[in-house]
Order: sequence, then C-alpha cells, then structure tokens
Amino acid sequence: MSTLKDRLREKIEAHRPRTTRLLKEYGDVKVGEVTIAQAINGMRGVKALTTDISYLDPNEGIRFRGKTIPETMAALPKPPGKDYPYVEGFWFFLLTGDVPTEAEALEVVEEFKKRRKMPQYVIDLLRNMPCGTHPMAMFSAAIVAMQQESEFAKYYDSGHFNKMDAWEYMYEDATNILARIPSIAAYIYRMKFKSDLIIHPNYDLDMGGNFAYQMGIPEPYDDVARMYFILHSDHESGNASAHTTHLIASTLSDAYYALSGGLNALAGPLHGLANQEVLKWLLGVMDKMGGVEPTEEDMKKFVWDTLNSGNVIPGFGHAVLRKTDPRYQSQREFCLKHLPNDRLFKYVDMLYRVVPDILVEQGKAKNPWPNVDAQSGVIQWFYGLREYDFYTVLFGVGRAIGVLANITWDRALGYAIERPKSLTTEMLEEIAGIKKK
Ligand code: HAX
Repeated sequence: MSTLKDRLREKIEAHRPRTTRLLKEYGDVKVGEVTIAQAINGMRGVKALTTDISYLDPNEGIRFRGKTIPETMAALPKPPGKDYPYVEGFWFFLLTGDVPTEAEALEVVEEFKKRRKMPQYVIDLLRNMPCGTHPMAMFSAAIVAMQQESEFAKYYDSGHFNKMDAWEYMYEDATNILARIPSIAAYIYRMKFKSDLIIHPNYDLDMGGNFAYQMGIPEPYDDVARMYFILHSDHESGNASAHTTHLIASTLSDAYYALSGGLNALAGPLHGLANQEVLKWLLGVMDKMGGVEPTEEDMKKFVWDTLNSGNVIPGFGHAVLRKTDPRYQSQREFCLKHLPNDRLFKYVDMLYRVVPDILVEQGKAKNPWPNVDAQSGVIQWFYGLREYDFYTVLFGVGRAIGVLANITWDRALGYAIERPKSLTTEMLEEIAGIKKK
C-alpha cells in the first residue's frame, strides 16, 4: 500500500461525516438564488458545485488547497537543482491537502514510473488516425481507447460494487492515466510533427523530466513542463473541462470516459484552445507588420480590427476572474527571467499594456485582464515547440491532474449523479411576469 493512498484514505474517512452532516441536517439551507440571466447564459456565478481541491477568488485568483501559486511552488519538494516542484508531489498535495516530504513525493515518482509504459494499441490507434486530425482529437481518443483497462469499470461489473470503496478504483485509474498521459502527449507530438520519430519513455526520470525527454527538448524544458502542468491543473470545478469530467463521472462512468469528455470541452476556443489562438493571432500581427516591431498605436489598431470583425481577443477576459490571472503573472515572471528580450514576449507584453483599456472602452467584457492563455504559448515557442496546434494538449496534461483528483474525491464522498432542472422559455416569461399562466 502506498503512503499516498493510505493518507488519502485517512483524509476521506475524516471528511465523510462533514458531508453527511451537511446533507442530513442542513440540506435545506439556501446557498444562493438563480436569476433568469443565469438560467439562459451559462449559469455564471450559480453556486451549485462543491470541491475542496481548489478555490477561485475573482480578485485573487486560484488557490490550490488553500495555497496561492507562489506558496504552492515554494512549499513542494523539487528535483535537485530545479526551480519547479515534482508534479508527482503536487498530485499528492492536491489529493490530500498535505505538502509531501521529499520521500513521499519520490514514492509517487516511483509509482508513476512503474505504470508509465503505454500500450502498443494506443500507438497503433494514433498512427491510424487521418493525418488532418487535430492533436486534441488524438489525445481524447487515446484516453478513451484505454477504457478497457479501467479498474473502476471492472469493479462495477464484479457484482460486489460498494459505493464506499469506489474511490479506490477511481484512484487506481487516475494514477494509471497520469503515469501515462505525458508520454501519450509526447507520442502525439512526435508522430504528428516530427516525422513519427518517436522517443520511448525514460524510466529514470520524473514526470516533467520524462516529458521533456520524450518531446526531444533539452533542459530547462523539464522545468517548463513542471511549471506548466501545475499551473494548468485546477481552476475549481465549474470551468468547462472540469465540469464536464465531473458530470460524466457522476454517472459512475470511469475516469477514462470522464477525462476524454473533459478534454473535448477543453478543445473549445473559448476555453483551452485559446492558447493556440493567441499564438495564431500574434503571428498574424507579426506577419502584417512584416517583422517590424509594432508601435502601441499599431497594436491598438490590430486589436480594434479584431473586435470590429466580430472576434474576441484570445487570452483576455474570464468568466470568474476580475483581475489579471495569477497563472498569467507566474508565466510572465518566468519570461522576464528567461526570455526578457524575446520578440514574441515583447508583443505579449505590449498587448498587456493596450488590450485592457480597449476592452473597457468597448464596454462588453466584464474582465478586461489577461488570462492564463495569453502568455503560455510564448514560452513554448521560445523553447522550440512551434506547432501551436499542440498547445492545448499541454494544457490537457495539466488539467488531467486537477480533474482526476476531483473525481476521485467525488466518488469518496458519494456525490450524486448530476441532473439540474430545465425550464421552458414560456415558463421564464411567466416567472418574469411577461406572460400570464
Ligand atoms: N474579447 C472580446 N470580447 C470579449 C472578451 C474578449 N477577450 N471577453 C469577453 N468578451 C465579450 C463576450 O464575448 C461577451 O460579448 P456578447 O455580450 O456580445 O456575447 C461580453 O464580452 C460579456 O462576456 P463576459 O461576461 O465578460 O465573459 P464570459 O463569461 O461570457 O466569457 C470568456 C468568458 C473567457 C469565454 C471570454 O472572456 C472570452 O471569450 N475570452 C477570449 C477567449 C479566451 O481567452 N478564453 C480562455 C479563458 C481562460 C480559460 O478558460 N482557459 O482555458
């Protein structure tokens, strides 16, 4: 038995009575109300989900298990000589809320190595997909293809399924997926963009180190990967990818089905695909400028042209945040340290200076500030990963950590199948007093 699984069991057993009590004794207490705008417009702000893995304050940004991003990065154990923590230690932290010791983080590193080998049938499947397939479609297909290995599904079929134990099988599936997912991503990258010259896993390296190795990108890309996966992991449970994963898992569907669905939500341009859209947009700007650095006036014109043609400015705005995203800040600090003179970074920095005022002037976006996706592609580009169609896959590797931690806890606390109530437009008109019953 692993230290992590034992610790998780203790945490779950201590937590269960809190959920049971809230449900039994306080189930009728109201946490908020729902307006017509919320019922029509994407349930923005409706308080209808529970998670303890992370919390998003509109003004402060994300906290993982109560810690800000800088606090998280500072607290967790790091590989020798590296600036960013073991992703495996972060997984321990997200699941339990406890900062692991170095030995505990290394135990998870070893566990992931044992489960790292990717089945040949996934490689075959990916190779047989049409060459025009988007990397996100390949990624999602690879995950769902492994569903036949689900321990959770086997347990459900075993004839002695017990809701109290279900989390253990979800945990095993989550661990198996996380151990393989960076390799899957790297295989997709090398297959699609590097003439199928794939690099097999290195079983001596941690998750971030092995990912960089399999991508074929030298140091410090291993640290970039650690930073990137941690930053993109979790953003509460209401965002589209997390919510989709949670919704699918609520039907007692297993982690493979649930994560694959969550990745499909991440592939939308208003969500994770925004990171590739930012790069595409920036390169378009550079192209139009013929390589000459734009002035702030030029940049303002490009921004207005984009808005006037009916498009959003990718990488800006957010459904919950009302300030600059700390995930953006964290990556900006990385850029200031490692690539301060990079041309693309200078473009991004200029956008930071010009876009918020324009969005305020346009008067539509509730949050004019940049989000995580505004900065992330620039770092990848700098380290040689220029195939921006792949950027959302990187986001997906990180997001898997958060959503898999969430659905493990969903099963531990026995959260019910999700089923909100719909109304008809006529009913809303009656509630509004426009129409009589
Ligand atoms: N550029 C132009 N218009 C924008 C905008 C932007 N960056 N952000 C919001 N708006 C517009 C909306 O399109 C909406 O217009 P309509 O009334 O005409 O529909 C209006 O402002 C109000 O929107 P909002 O309430 O401020 O924002 P939403 O909660 O509806 O949407 C989005 C949040 C993130 C989808 C939105 O800000 C957006 O489209 N941003 C650009 C795409 C992007 O960067 N997405 C990634 C977000 C982070 C993330 O999830 N990453 O995975």
